[in-house]
Amino acid sequence: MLVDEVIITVKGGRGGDGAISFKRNAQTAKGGPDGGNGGNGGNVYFTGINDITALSQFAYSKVISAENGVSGGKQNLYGRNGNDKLLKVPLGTVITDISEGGNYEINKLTEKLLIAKGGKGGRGNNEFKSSTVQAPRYRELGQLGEEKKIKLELKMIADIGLIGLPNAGKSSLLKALTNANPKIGDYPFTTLEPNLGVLNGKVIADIPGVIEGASNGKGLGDKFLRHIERTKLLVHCIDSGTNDVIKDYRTIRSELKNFNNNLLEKDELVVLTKTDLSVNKDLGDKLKKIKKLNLDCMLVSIINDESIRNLASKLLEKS
Ligand SMILES: Nc1nc2c(ncn2[C@@H]2O[C@H](COP(=O)(O)OP(=O)(O)OP(=O)(O)O)[C@@H](O)[C@H]2O)c(=O)[nH]1
Ligand SMILES: [Mg+2]
Repeated sequence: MLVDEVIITVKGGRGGDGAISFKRNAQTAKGGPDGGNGGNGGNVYFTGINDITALSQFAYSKVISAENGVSGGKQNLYGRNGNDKLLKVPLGTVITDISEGGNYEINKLTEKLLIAKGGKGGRGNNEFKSSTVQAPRYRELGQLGEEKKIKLELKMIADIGLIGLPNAGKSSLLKALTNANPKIGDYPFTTLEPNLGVLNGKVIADIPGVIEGASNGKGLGDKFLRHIERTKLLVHCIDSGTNDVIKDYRTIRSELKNFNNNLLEKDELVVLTKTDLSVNKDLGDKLKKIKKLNLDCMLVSIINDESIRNLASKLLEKS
């Protein structure tokens, strides 16, 4: 199953401790301080990757730490810095700092976001010698790294989103329009997680069906709607065999509104699906009703190649 939301804890590495040591060898019985500094703890960063499944790496490992710095040693030996941890998250991931607040987004492959800084290494006793204190017996301990609780949410960056009631034929359209091979079934809620396909470079997202009350948790709920928040165009699929096209249309619009008002502002295309199963006369009426709302509407059947070609051109034109 696609992991598209996860809460993890990230920790910068702890700094290494400074050392307490004094020079001792055959020639020097009581030498000066030579305790080295500890290394800094590693930082934790996020970066983008072109793989929508990448959040699955956090399904079982919820605490991620960078390496601790190494403690300082005798003979002014500095401890090594801890290695950084670079976490690759899918492009379109929204990162929320639950501990301190703040929202970041990873939208580019080149982006590198520092999320938890490693602790500074402690100074060894050599650093504390002065004209008055020649044999300091103290040093610093390494500092703890930052620790943050983080929510990662994937909001896919699709150009076009297919929406509609369950069983409206959304996945069938994705399959007909693109290289995707989603599961298709003659029952509601066949799609349980979003599918993506590509049409001439435009990414189309097919999401699970939405029903009345989805915003109150009915059906599969409405959290999948976040995957269409970034799209330019919404393709509203309505089964042409329905008794009431306007009611079906309004049901989905009202769930969109409850989820995020901005979804109503998006460019929209209504598609009456499965037209091969509907009686012609009836179709004309339904098309008229939709057009009366000043909406762009098309009649489509997956077994009518011409209707799919026309839909494809329309989508490319509008997105
Ligand atoms: N005859 C015919 N059947 C279609 C057409 N489009 C879809 N279907 C059928 O309608 C049923 C539902 O199709 P899906 O593509 O799974 O519908 P969906 O909207 O993705 O459904 P959910 O994922 O459950 O929301 C399947 O049995 C499809 O074979 C069409 O143009 N003509
Ligand atoms: Mg489906």
